[in-house]
Amino acid sequence: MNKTALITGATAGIGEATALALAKNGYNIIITGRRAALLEKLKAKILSETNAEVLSLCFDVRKHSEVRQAVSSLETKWKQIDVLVNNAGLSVGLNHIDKGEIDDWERMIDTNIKGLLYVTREVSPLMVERKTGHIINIASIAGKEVYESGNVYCATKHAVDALSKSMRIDLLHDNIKVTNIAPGMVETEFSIVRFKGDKERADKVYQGLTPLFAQDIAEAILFAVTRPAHVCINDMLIMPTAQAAVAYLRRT
Ligand code: NDP
Ligand code: 8X3
Repeated sequence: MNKTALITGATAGIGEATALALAKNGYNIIITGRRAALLEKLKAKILSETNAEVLSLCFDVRKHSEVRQAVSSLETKWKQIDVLVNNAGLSVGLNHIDKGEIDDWERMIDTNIKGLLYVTREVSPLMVERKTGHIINIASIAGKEVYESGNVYCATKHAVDALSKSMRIDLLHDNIKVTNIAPGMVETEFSIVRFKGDKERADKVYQGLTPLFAQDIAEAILFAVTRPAHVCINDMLIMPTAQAAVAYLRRT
């Protein structure tokens, strides 16, 4: 019987690539995000390219009532979630702390920390009940290091890193694995969101170097979830070869 994976933020980037990778490798998939049309497009693609069953749930991870409603609406079969990929997240704005926009800060904190917590709070009891499960938290190199103007985004990803460690302890006796994935620069919609739609500025981030691609992270997630029952990959820091640390880049 296929296992089931729920992926947040599956309408783009790492989440979309992960949904496809897991669907191609024997998982039934619950895809989630706010953009309903993109969810339906991905659902059709997975159905046409794989044998997986797909369910799409459109909700905003920042709204606990929506998260609770979405998870509680699942049929019994879909509640047997084996893998939760807490991927939905974003960076908005890039300013020194004295010039930061409060709304940007709220969006990052509400999505990256509170949204991840809301989804985990609704899904983890289903895993605890079955004494099996695997939670993958998408953190970042920004959860290991800080950089100029990264302030609040880095703080949210440090929080994800801490939550991964903490969840692993809390869920130890329930046989639930927790994996923290910390990517460096991945070319997705991430920079377009960070620069609020300024595509030219976003493109410059990746100019003159080969960044990671969403598929690279999806493959790492696939590796983590396909280890034997007695093996847990706790933490993976994955960087482009051209990025030694956040601010040390080799551009041609
Ligand atoms: P994308 O912008 O390409 O994708 C982000 C996904 O998150 C989208 O599917 C978006 O869906 C979803 N999302 C954002 N806000 C919400 C919300 N409030 N409710 C539900 N879903 C939401 O970025 P990436 O794929 O790069 O980012 C995925 C994760 O990887 C993030 O946590 C990011 O911080 C992390 N990361 C990214 C790196 C990079 O360089 N790209 C490096 C390290 C970590 P929708 O808009 O439809 O809601
Ligand atoms: C995204 C990586 O370096 O832009 O999490 O913060 S970085």
